[in-house]
Amino acid sequence: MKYLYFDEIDSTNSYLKREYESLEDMTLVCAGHQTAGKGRRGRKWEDDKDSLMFSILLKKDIDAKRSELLPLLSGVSLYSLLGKNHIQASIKWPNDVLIQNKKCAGILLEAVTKEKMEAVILGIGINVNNASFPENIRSKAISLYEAAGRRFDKKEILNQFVSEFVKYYGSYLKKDDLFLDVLQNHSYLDGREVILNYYGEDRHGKVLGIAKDGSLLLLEDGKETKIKSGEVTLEHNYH
Ligand code: BT5
Repeated sequence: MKYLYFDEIDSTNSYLKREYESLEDMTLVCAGHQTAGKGRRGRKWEDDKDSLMFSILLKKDIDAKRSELLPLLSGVSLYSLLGKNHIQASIKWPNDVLIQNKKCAGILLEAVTKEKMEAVILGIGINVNNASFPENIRSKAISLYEAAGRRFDKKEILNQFVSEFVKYYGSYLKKDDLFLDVLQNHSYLDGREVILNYYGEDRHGKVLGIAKDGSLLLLEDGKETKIKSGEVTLEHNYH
């Protein structure tokens, strides 16, 4: 892994999207603050000085279909590192890591595509030592500090993430998806009644699990369906 650091940048994902051609595979760019931190679908990622934000550029053996597994693989890497720090987390398909039902980390996968997919950028935001959050996310965000009652060394968290990620990504490149076992045992949505917003349409069902290709398996009107992407809300939290 090659490391770059900026005290402040618009977004580590946007930086790698701009510079991917001249940078090596497995370049990691980390920032102290993002002025335009991105979530999915135009949403914002909030940070303060206690947050950890970074993106990893992947250029080797890019397989568009399999790259959809990478946010889940990153979620499992986060889950494992948190476990090593005695924090029990769970992975919420497709791209969140939760502690006590609140989001402590978000993952944003972006692809650079010309004639074919040239690169994949995996952006990760972790609430590490944050003691408070902006009003709009206060009820749904949590930091590792809040969960564990102690502060963490952000650099150490980053190193621990990288060592988990490298392990799972190495097996992913060999098409041996080690991380899927962990995911299937620690998936937050398993067995829950959910509402899945799929391109503007609400679908209701019970989550059966996660398939080997990373899709969510949903029981809808007695029928099993495979969902590739979408936003999931728990049925009882909806109103
Ligand atoms: C995500 O999007 O969760 C992906 C977040 C990825 C952030 C990283 S930071 C490094 C890299 N560079 C970037 O510019 N981005 C990546 P999504 O599932 O769309 O969730 C966004 C929603 O989560 C927001 O609309 C808020 O409701 C909530 N949110 C925003 N900031 C949060 C935070 N710090 N903690 C918890 N929830 C937050």
